[in-house]
Amino acid sequence: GLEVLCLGETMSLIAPAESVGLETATSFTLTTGGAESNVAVHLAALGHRVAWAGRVGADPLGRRLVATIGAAGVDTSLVETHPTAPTGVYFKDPAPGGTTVYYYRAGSAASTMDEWFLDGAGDAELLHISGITPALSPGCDRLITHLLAGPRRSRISFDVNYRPALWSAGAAGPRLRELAQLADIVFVGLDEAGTLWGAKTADDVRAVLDGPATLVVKDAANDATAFGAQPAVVTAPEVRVVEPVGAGDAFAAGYLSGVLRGESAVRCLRLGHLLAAHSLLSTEDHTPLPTADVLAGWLDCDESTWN
Ligand code: KDG
Repeated sequence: GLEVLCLGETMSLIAPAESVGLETATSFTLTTGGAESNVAVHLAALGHRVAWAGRVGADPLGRRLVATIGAAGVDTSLVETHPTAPTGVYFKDPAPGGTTVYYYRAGSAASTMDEWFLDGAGDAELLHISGITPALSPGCDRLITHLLAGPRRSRISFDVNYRPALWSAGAAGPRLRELAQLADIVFVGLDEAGTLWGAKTADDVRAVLDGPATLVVKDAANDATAFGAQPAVVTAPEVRVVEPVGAGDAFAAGYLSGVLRGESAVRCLRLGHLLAAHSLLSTEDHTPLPTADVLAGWLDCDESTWN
């Protein structure tokens, strides 16, 4: 059976080939981006049995991204094709002050998903979803509610993933809190928890999200804290960041891989940091991982020796 099923919208990602802004760049790469399918690709690279489910358009971009994700070892048999709505697209605009993301996804094929989307899908040990999906359309919002509040078939992992380009903090704050409270494992950045709920520390976040059995609060380059049966804090390795988009997905995949293997909370956090660090060094959302040996070596070191 499947270990993990990841559900969410995947788009075609267009980014300047060099770190030059969109306005003047002359060459571009066309790859695949979607928070949940990024998690799936990382989990597949770590050797897990994982599927990604979503809806794409009946267009070359949709076929291309399904083929790309499938070639990465992810089961795509649950992906549906919409006859008329297009595959969503997004652009990354790199700038010295940080990358801006531009979405062309309103009315996309994925936005037509509704609460019955996964009915009939087999069970997985874990279902991974994110706070991006409820912002896509009323149907997508019903789908996430149905999965979290309806009869439970898997443990559910929820990455808060607040995307300001999709909805205001005023709209997202209460909704994302309500949804996250229903999940079993929740990932959230301290920065986004500040924007959404005014949290200043990891403990503040735990006070807001006391429902999930496991809560992981990531404080950017500083550390990550796990609340739950085994509370733990692990310092982040120092990396020279090339491009930050996608690091959160890599972190979630690393952590979940540890959970699936029954690792301690400390080792789950380390795996999260190691995968995130790897992703921070690339302009793409995901790149080939270090080999299992290298990864195992890093994992066995104390994080004080990472830098
Ligand atoms: O985490 C990276 C994602 O934000 C990116 O791949 C695009 O899924 C995406 C989104 O909706 O922002």
